[in-house]
Amino acid sequence: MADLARISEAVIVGNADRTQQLVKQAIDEGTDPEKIIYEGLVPGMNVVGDKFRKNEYYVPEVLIAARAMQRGMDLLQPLLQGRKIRTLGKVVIGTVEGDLHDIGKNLVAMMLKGSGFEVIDLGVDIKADDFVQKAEEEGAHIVAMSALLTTTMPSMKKTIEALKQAGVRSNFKVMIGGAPVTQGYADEIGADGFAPDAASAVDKAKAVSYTHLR
Ligand code: B1M
Repeated sequence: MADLARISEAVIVGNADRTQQLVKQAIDEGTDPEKIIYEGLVPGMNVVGDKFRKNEYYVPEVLIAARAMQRGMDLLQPLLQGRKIRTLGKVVIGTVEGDLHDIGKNLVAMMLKGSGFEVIDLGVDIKADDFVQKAEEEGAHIVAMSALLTTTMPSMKKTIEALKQAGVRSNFKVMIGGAPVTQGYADEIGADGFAPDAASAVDKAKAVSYTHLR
């Protein structure tokens, strides 16, 4: 009988080899892949998020844990193909137009994935219309934007305007973040959520997301 708590522990300490080995063992023993994710990998990542919030872990530890989690997911993903798995919602995320910073955005994307969201990462320098098109195409629940430059923050507003222009603003929750971004700015441009770091981005995404699959 697979010990899923050991998988959580391997993720928490960022041991990718061990995570992979334990996940493989669990699969070989016939444990349901979803169970491995939601009772092994995800709880581990939740602890990592918690430690990050309490300043017990910093960015490198989180990245290492996320890599361990991904190694486990790599084995599970082929087994989940074609299967409608339980997710907390679908997030389309990107760094806004004119902005090439992606370290924080990647961290947020990894933490969201690790917490059970389906994440479509569009990359950097994403135009407003591309956010709209992808969000629609993917049937996303959340449009998540990152900006690191004060000069690119207005691109967030532009995306919200583009969602309105396309008549689909109410179909999505919009979340924003990045070093220069504030709750005040989120309120000003009509975003649904702001988070100052990757761990609180997960909390915020959970708060704004629908909990069912569309
Ligand atoms: Co640039 N850069 N950079 N840079 N860079 C900053 C941001 C800057 C503050 C440096 C400075 O002057 N002190 C400054 C911005 C000033 C401003 O506008 N306020 C700056 C500048 C000016 C520039 C250039 C214009 C420099 C130039 O060419 N003259 C240029 C712009 C290029 C462009 O984007 N068009 C530029 C380029 C670069 C590099 C390419 C060299 C590189 C980016 C590499 C990469 O990302 N792949 C770079 C870097 C590394 C930085 C610093 C040093 C670090 C940013 C970072 O990765 N932080 C940065 C100075 C600094 O912050 N010390 C700086 C770590 C990361 C984990 O934190 O991204 O804040 P952060 O993400 C956090 C939270 O903000 C939050 O969660 C994350 C994790 O906790 N978060 C979200 C982020 N997105 C979120 C989304 C959410 C929720 C939370 O919901 C959707």
